[in-house]
Amino acid sequence: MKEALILVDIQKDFLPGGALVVPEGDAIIPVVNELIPQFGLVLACKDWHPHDHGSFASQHPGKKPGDIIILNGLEQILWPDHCVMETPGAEFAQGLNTNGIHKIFPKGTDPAIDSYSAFFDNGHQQDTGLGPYLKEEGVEKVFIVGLATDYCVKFTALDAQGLGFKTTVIKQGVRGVELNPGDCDKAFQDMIHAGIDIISNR
Ligand code: VGL
Ligand code: ZN
Repeated sequence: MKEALILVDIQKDFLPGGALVVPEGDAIIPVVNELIPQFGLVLACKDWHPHDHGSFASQHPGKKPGDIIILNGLEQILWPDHCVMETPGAEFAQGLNTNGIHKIFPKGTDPAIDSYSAFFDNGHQQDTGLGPYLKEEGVEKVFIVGLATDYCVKFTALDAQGLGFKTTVIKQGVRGVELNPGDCDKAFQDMIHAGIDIISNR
């Protein structure tokens, strides 16, 4: 069965010192670097927002990060400005072996809608091209690592499984934001419920 490894949002802004810190986010880097050479196909998505993205609290007077609004009909958690395209915070994390990455899929580029999944925006309207690419390559099984467990990793895994790829999340290669205690546990439960395999490491 042809396999691919998908790296989700392993970017500077999600690591300690960044704009939207995922606690211990940097701990996944050595794990991911060990995994990359084990796969014949390695793909990455990047959170890649315009400076005025609608998920940024800064775009909504009187609102602060963590507040929830309705953005074009969809519930949206507001975040600090992060991963603005072409800025240092949107670059891959320092130390990540980017040589092994075959293709990068940007997401979250439309200011009017967020995109947690590497496959589709949150309204499931626009396709990033990752799904068609995997199908064209004959991939049947995907392994997912990256940030953050309770947002982009979870929605990427759910869409992958929904598209028919046998999907596995590698626990040692993910970390979560955990805005509320228990969010990561709940994310793992949601993924297991959808039929996604969770393994410690490979
Ligand atoms: C993410 C919040 C906002 C993520 C991206 O990569 O999980 N979370 N943008
Ligand atoms: Zn984002």
